[in-house]
Amino acid sequence: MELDEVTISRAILKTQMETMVEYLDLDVAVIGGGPSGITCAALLAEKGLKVGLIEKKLSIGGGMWGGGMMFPRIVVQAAAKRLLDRFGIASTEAEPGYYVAKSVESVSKLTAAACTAGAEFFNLIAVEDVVVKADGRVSGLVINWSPVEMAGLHVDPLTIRCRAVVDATGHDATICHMVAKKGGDLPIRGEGYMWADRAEGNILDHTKEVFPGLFVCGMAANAVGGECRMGPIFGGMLLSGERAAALVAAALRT
Ligand code: 48F
Repeated sequence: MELDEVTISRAILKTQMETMVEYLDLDVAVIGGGPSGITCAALLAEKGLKVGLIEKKLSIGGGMWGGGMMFPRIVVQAAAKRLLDRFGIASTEAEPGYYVAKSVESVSKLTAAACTAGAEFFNLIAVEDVVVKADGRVSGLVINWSPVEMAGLHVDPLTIRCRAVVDATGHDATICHMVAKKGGDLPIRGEGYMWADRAEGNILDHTKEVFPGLFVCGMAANAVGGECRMGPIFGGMLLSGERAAALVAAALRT
């Protein structure tokens, strides 16, 4: 069989366009493909929900790829070790209670689990606004290609509809800021200094529905809640993604 370039192009365009049309309406949109977002997407998809993860960068993984100061290792405390095991991520106990995993393996296995569970990934797309109508809920997202944003082009975006949104955008808590900027009742306290024990200990309290239809997890949860940062310990990110998935699933069941 002689390979035909146009057939290759048609295969890509047709399948991706069909997927994009199918995902104009979804159960949960997770914004941000860092560790908390991928964990959340994987666990929601495992529950049978239609989940789309939107990531503005080319690669999925957020801050997890970089490990600590570009040493591609992450640390996970004992309380979250079960999540490394759940996703088949190998780890060694470096010191009592401190488990070390490879950052590349961690991102890859979380992502593989999310794909296997049926979550759909949309990379190179940035969320630039939210939809809030008369019921006061976040019920959709305004999206555009990130290269459009990067090039400063004046190109109108498109819109998707969803039953719930998860802000997993990390330190910037981008989606929460969008809601607050437009007058939504969503107080943002801002991220505190580095204090790993406190930040990891409190992250689950900050992982919640912060505005009708909008949940926050990962570092974005701490940034909204006025909580500290923690550096390259990632147990809180995994646990927060898991908590957000449970909260969203419970909310969508009612
Ligand atoms: O920052 P990030 O990895 O978020 P996280 O899951 O994990 C935080 C840790 O990596 C680390 C830490 C804890 O150990 O302090 O920083 O909370 O990933 C956030 C992702 O969201 C994407 C961004 O490119 C990154 O990959 N993102 C941010 N804004 C948008 C977005 C947006 N408007 N649209 C789409 N993606």
